[in-house]
Formats: sequence, structure tokens, C-alpha cells
Amino acid sequence: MPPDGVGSIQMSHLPTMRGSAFLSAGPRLGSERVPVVAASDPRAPGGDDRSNTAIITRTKPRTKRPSLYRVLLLNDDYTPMEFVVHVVERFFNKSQEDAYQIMMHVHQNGVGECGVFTYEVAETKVTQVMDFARKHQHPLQCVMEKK
Ligand code: TYC
Repeated sequence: MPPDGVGSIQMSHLPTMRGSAFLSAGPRLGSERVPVVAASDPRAPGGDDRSNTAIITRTKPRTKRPSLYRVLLLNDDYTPMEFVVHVVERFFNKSQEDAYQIMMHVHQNGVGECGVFTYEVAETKVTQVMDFARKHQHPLQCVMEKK
């Protein structure tokens, strides 16, 4: 797969490209039509703006996939197991069985994943869990980490 974003390709030694040129039947990158602009080269001999460099710029916007973030629960010695199970069911839409497995994983390993989300969704989950734990006076900690 080609890289995301705007790409450019430098083409050297194209003496037919002078000043500003636009090839209306321009070359293609993949299957896309792209404009071609010849850049002026200040080092060109004779002090004119002749150029032997062309820049092909991708004009079609490329959709970037958003970064993903894991939302993690951390173990502690005081939050009741039932409370953690409830949190995982309520904020991560897990079944009671899955929530129990996640809680036990955290209990035994110190940390465990409740879900993977885009940045703003992950941030919202962390805030919701932390607010809910604080409201019930439990020290449960929830954090996010970039995948
Ligand atoms: N370790 C806690 C207990 O024994 C249970 C617990 C599990 C707490 C997961 C936090 O994220 C947690 N009561």
C-alpha cells in the first residue's frame, strides 16, 4: 500500500519543462491524474528561470486511518471485584462473563485491556471510568495508551 498523505516526486533533467507548465493530459500516479508544475531553479545558467526540475504533486486527498488507543484498567488492592466487573460491563459494553475475565486478568496481571478506540472515544471512556470510581470512592485507575 502506498504511503498516506500528499506525496511529491521530483523529476530531474526535463529541459522541456519551462517556467510554469501544466500538462493537461498529465501523467498518472497509479490511476490518478495529477498536475505537473515545473519549479524555477535559481541556479540555472544564464540567470533566467529555466528549470530542469519538475514536481508532480498528488492532488487527490488520501484518507488517513486514525490512530488507535487501548483503554486499560490497573489493578489495586481495594476496589471490589464486583465493582470492576460492573465498570467493564457498563462502559465497555461487555457481557458479564467477558467482564469477569477482564477483571480477573487485571487482578492477576496488574493491567488489562478493556477496548481499543480512537483518541476522543478512548479519552471519554477513561474520564467516565475515573469519574464513576471517584464517585463510589474506589481507587480504580483507568488509562489509555497508543497502540
Ligand atoms: N485486586 C482487586 C481485589 O482483590 C480487584 C481489582 C481488579 C481491582 C481489577 C482493580 O482493575 C482492577 N479486590
